[in-house]
Amino acid sequence: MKCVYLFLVAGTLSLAGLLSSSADEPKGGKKSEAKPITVTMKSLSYDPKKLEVHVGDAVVWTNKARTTHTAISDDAGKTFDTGEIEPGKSSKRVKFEKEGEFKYHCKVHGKTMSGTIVVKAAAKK
Ligand SMILES: [Cu+2]
Repeated sequence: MKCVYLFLVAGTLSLAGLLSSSADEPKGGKKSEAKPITVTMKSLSYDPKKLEVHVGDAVVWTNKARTTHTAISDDAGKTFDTGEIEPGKSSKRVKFEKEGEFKYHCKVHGKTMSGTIVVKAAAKK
């Protein structure tokens, strides 16, 4: 007599495993550019008055005073010129690509309101 084979059909539990795909996706995607460094404009001064950054860094000037200010490089704006920044506003990003010491002042208030950006070699990674 032949043996009867019982085929036990075992329901395969397809475990739709919790795909814990260690979500490494960057939020918001894209390598965000480095955050700009802020110089605050006060009534007649810049804070910090002397700012040290590295090549490739960007700086923005934020006007926390009650009057309009600007930040223009002492070389007649060849290096940068933020243009007028109204109270409560910020300048566009000014990126520094060269090492050096860049003095600047306020077009409205002249050299009484002045500052310096010191640009150092790019930071080592
Ligand atoms: Cu000013």
